[in-house]
Amino acid sequence: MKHALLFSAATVALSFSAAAVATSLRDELLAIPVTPALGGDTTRPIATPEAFTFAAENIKPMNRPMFAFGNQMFTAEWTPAPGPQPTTDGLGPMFNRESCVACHVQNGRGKAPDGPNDLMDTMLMRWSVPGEAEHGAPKPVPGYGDQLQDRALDGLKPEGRARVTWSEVKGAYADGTPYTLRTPSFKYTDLAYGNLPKDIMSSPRVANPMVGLGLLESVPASTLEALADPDDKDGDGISGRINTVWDAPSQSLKPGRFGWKANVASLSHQNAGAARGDMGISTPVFVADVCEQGQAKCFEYAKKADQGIEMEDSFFERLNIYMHLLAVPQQRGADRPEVKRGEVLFRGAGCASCHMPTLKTDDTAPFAELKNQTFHPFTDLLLHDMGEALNDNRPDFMASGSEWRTAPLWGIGLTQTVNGHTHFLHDGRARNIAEAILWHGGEAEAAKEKFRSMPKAERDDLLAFLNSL
Ligand code: HEC
Ligand code: HEC
Ligand SMILES: [Ca+2]
Ligand SMILES: [Ca+2]
Ligand SMILES: [Ca+2]
Repeated sequence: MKHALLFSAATVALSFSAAAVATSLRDELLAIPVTPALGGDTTRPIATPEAFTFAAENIKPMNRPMFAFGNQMFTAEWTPAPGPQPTTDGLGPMFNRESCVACHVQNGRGKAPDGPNDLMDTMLMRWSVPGEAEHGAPKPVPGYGDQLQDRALDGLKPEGRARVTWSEVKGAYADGTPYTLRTPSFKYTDLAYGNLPKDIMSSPRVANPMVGLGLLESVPASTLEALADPDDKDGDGISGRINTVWDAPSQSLKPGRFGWKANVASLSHQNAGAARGDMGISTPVFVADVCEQGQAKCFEYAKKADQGIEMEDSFFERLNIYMHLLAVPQQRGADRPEVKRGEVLFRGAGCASCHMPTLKTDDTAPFAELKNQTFHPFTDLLLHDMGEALNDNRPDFMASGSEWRTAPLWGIGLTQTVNGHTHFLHDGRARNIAEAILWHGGEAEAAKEKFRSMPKAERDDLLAFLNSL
């Protein structure tokens, strides 16, 4: 109720200023020209395989050593406790990988396995059953929790394995050029803690790239409220919604910004959640290892290794600083004619309705480096219904199965350089940017159709633009 009141107050304030300048925040942001400084003053002109790993151009000298230390936290390979390095021991008992960077390779994105015999090395499977847990969170699967841990300490059985098989779907551009898309299906094997319930819901997700996250966290909530149009009042067929999620560090409900379904509100929550869920590392936010009911040996291992919080306060703080202050790589080739034409086509096809080219922070940002920035992430951080083909049938807080956060597009053209592949979308099904667009449906169906109907020369221009980001 309190929330609703605040919201309408913000709306009134907005329509007031809107009347004065005869424009909405959306129109105002869309009118700002995109410059190569995609990350505002944090931007760096780098296009090497390390492009996602540099400190923000404008980093304050006092944050440099903190950033460097945070980088060590992100790249450290954690070992079982007690280990040779007491600062980085405490892995598991259950886990997915031994380090953050194992999934976020070179701070970039993950990739789905090629086939059923390949491990999920840079992605994970979220699980739940119908219903809601506390604060509207997904309801954990009895015996397995809300995530499949496919690795565990020696002598302890991992929860199981997810095995992917791909099937092909044929389609064609309007000009007759055929294409093939591939769609994953997952089977679970080696389940060590009992049968899975019949009504299990799963959401396969690859690791996201790590650039510009501090800026995204610093976008005022009022901006998201102004961009959201849950009932499509303006009638353009696009109805972005805010996901409202539980934020453990602040013990409050907040607009979600991170994860493929905007299922996390703050970097601090995300980093602590990753440490605990993906690596079995406790932090000041989530102070204990997770073992599910029925995983007796897991509890035994956790107790044996318990030395209190595994990533201690000051180290966790440095990891957070690192995650906030990574540089965004500069756009390349902005003056090339095909890139310029591509940006016009991007806007003309309606891509910018969701992939908002420009956002701003104000002076409430938590770091000086992130204050009052104008930057170009190509996301509105909102949830959009992407249609049946991308439906994972697993709600996540307020996101339905078919709703996903508009994926930021900055850095997308460096994926090949940084990660050696060009696989996209939440489950890595798209093998290149064109396939990612062709999977768009639901609210994005009209934009997808515009792309599918473009002559090849225009499709190439659009792709040249995206590859310049
Ligand atoms: C097992 C692979 C894996 C490991 C290990 C891992 N992550 Fe992730 N990370 C992911 C996946 C998958 C997502 C998307 C999650 C979602 O959509 O719910 C993600 C998302 C994130 C995000 C949000 C990015 C965005 O654009 O919204 C951040 C920040 C992050 N991880 C930080 C970390 C940190 C810090 C660590 C180490 C403490 C870590 N991750 C370890 C797989 C991993
Ligand atoms: C209705 C909102 C909407 C519109 C319109 C839209 N997109 Fe998207 N886009 C999304 C969402 C949401 C995702 C993430 C979907 C997923 O991972 O399943 C996404 C993902 C992508 C990706 C993959 C990004 C990644 O990190 O994996 C690309 C590339 C992309 N969009 C390009 C475009 C282009 C080009 C257009 C215009 C032709 C467009 N989109 C129109 C919402 C939209
Ligand atoms: Ca542990
Ligand atoms: Ca689990
Ligand atoms: Ca609308």
